[in-house]
Amino acid sequence: MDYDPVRAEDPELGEILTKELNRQRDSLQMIASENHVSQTVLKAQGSVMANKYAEGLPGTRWYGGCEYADELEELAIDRAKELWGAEHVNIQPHSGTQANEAVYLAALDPGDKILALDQNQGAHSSHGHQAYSAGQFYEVEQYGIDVDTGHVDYEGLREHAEAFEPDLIISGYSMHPHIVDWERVQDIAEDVDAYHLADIAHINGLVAGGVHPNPVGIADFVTGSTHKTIRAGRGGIIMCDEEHASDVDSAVSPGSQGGPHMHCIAGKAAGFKEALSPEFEEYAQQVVDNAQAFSDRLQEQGISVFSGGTEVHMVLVDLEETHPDLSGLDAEEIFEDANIVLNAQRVPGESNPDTWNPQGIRFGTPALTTRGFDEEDLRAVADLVVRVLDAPDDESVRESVREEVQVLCDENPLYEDLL
Ligand code: DSN
Repeated sequence: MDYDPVRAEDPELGEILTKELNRQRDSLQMIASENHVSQTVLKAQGSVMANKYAEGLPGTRWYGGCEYADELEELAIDRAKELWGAEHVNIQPHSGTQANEAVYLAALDPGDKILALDQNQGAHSSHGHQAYSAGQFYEVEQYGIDVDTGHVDYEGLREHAEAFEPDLIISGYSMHPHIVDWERVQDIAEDVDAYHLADIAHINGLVAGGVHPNPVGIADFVTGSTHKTIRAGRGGIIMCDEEHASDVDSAVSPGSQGGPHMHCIAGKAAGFKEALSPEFEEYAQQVVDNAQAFSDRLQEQGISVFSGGTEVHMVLVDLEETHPDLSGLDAEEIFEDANIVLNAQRVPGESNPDTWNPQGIRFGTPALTTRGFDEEDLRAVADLVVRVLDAPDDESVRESVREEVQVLCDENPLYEDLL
């Protein structure tokens, strides 16, 4: 597959696609929520399934001509069930946020109470941020992280839940470098008669690969996106027991979405097949090994890593003490100029009041691991990161880092036969 037809028919668009392909090839993608899907997944997402309307569910559609859409959706669902062991799967959410919104619609009434992690300590915005519908339709309170250990403050969560009496407790996070104790959250939810939603958008590939415990069968609802560590087609997923199946299905569509994106479901099916292979377990383990090698090397050189390390795919660097004059957003920009792409991120417990310009930067290893980077490569990347942090104003340092990034990229090529 290549972009030639696009370049021939629409040079303006073709050029943009080519530039993005080359950007991904020639820089280090370290945004923890990103990955590089296979060409099979790319091809499936770009397939004729993009043309098909298939509102409804397999066998009960609102449109004719859905024979193959039905086959496709059933294939994706069966593969998801095998990967995570779910009784029921809805594979139609357009994103992880849409998946969460659908669970709220299925499980709650307007005005009900949600207890979610503090938005400044690692929760996803769809867990009740005021700018999202959940923040406006439900009463949301927030529990916290134990900033000394970096783990969820489970005792604090219990006390808060007993006082607040929520209808739903959300676990699973966008910034959390530790294993989540699903049973402990479930026990608390049961004791206060609340539902438990585990959002595994970031870690579902680690769960499928056996390097993080699985909340399916423990939490009432499990949601996620499908293009992060699991490396499948773009979108979301909901998993639950049969007792919630019809509420979830109708909350997704027609409750909150129109026609499913069948081409994305094709990409999900393709990626799930890849994730069922034994190689995927090796990939998941390598993602974590790489994150730990990166984190260790940074700390050996005096860089402060939140909670002293990671058990998953992400590493949060705390700039507050070592680089008080460098904001997270400035660091994000400087690193991008060095061809290392990451994002600014609030550090749990940071004192800086400007929530939009935090003093942390979040790194992730899923994409680099996909292109073949190992621990030695990640230690080399850590050395480059330290060089940039040691001289944030020095353009010549960034130029030399760019050259070394290019060497690493050339040694671990990406999408070699895409034009
Ligand atoms: N949660 C966002 C992130 O962590 O980058 C993506 O949805």
